[in-house]
Amino acid sequence: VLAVLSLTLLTLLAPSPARADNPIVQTIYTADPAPLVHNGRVYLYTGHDEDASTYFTMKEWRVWSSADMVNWTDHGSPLDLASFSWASSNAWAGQTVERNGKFYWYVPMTTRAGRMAIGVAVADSPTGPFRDALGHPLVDTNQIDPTVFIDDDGQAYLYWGNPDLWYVRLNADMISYAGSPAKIPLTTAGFGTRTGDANRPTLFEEGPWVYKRSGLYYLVFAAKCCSEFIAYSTAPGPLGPWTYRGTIMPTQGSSFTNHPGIVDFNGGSYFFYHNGALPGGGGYTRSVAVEKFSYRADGTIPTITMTAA
Ligand code: FUB
Repeated sequence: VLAVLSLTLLTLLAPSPARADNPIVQTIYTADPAPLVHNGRVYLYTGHDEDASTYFTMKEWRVWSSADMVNWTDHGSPLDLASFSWASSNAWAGQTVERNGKFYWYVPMTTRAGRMAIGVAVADSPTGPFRDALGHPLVDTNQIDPTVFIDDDGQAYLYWGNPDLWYVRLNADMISYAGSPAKIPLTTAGFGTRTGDANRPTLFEEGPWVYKRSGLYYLVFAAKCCSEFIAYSTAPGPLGPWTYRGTIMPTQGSSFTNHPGIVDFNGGSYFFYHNGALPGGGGYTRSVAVEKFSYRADGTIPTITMTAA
């Protein structure tokens, strides 16, 4: 009995391992996680699912932050559709990056003309307030889901798209670009093989997330709507050539979409995604979540399982 008591006491007194309580946000429905590491904190930019009964009711973006990946601070909504005079609806998946002390948040929206376009908002702090940097879309190809990446040489790239995969080289001001938006070739070698849809031969669907680690470029994406899974490709450069590397997260929980974001923080690697794990959760009532993982020695990413779905 004494031995059992001591073991129980030891277990109770031992510090619990740093792990997130999933879903990260349990007070509202959140979607499309985009983490940013800055000054010892992880800032998490999300969308907000506001109505289970209709197709994507999303009017604002929200910010959360944490110093330990366990306790999260709610920073409210420092950016919404009303921040963009040219927007009408659909505050969908974006990403924020820091450059020279300013924070640039790239977000897709439906314009008043009914097209999907990408705007850029700017702030002096990762929690805002953010304001429309341009007063008009940054790019307008009628496609969604921007991801932004600054290479070691200072060149910044914006990627986005569904059904295509677009990119443009951003200028150093981060709110204008050089040249014209161009498409990354969607080859089956680069992005896997989709069967059953002659118009979409590869697995790439949407939600690209581009980053570089140990000299290797990663393009993680949501694959094959509409029971999306998360897959990835790698390349020796920011524009390819891409090689398909397989699945990271095979499911989407009770949502029909999933959406990736990956960062390294405090010596660990973290994979953010969304599902429908909260009560009442589903395709239009999603929740962001996170899993810690380790890259294999060759830089490949293991299969990651949702802790709650
Ligand atoms: O949240 C709206 C859309 O659903 C996003 O833009 C896509 O990535 C998918 O998650």
